[in-house]
Amino acid sequence: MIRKFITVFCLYFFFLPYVIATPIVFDLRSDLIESIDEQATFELTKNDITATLSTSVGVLNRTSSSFGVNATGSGDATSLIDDGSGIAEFIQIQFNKAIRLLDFTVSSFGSGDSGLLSVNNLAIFEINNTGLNSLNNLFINDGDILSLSFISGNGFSFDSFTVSEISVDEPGSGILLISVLIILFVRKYLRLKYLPEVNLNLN
Ligand SMILES: [Ca+2]
Ligand SMILES: [Ca+2]
Repeated sequence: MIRKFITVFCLYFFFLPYVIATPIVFDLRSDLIESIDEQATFELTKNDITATLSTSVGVLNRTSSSFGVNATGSGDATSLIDDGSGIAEFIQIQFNKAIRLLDFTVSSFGSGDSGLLSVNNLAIFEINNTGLNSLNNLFINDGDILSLSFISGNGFSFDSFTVSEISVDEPGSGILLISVLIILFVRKYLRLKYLPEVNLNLN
């Protein structure tokens, strides 16, 4: 009984921070964005996570149905990430701490429309359809530049993204190995300590 308790306690101690990570949704089409958009950069803070959104090719623009870039010049779809004005638009996000990007939602995709999600100019994947794009807990470090950019077509809307906080350092393989060894050692120690005594009858 004690051995099981120790084992469960150790597993709980090491993995609890990752179990309780709460998804945090940043809704870029929220009414609240309307009071802070129409500028090249602004910050959003939720649960101590601050996301700084920016673009250098116009101003960020939220409407009731979309979120994108309003670029200078004619021909621009003012609330989409497009290249109607002759400039390939993009939106960048930086975080104040390491996070995991769980998913993001885009819309207004049509035939031939495509965009790109990248981190520090490293392409993660191409986006071709409206809807939710789930990520495999993509790790974004403090200062990394997450970017959503136009590739082709008539443009698209960046609707929302979901992150989770990383409350402790990621357990590297070494730490994980040490954890397992500690658990095995404790179990072995307790097994030996509580072995039933054997009375030998030599008569
Ligand atoms: Ca607006
Ligand atoms: Ca635009």
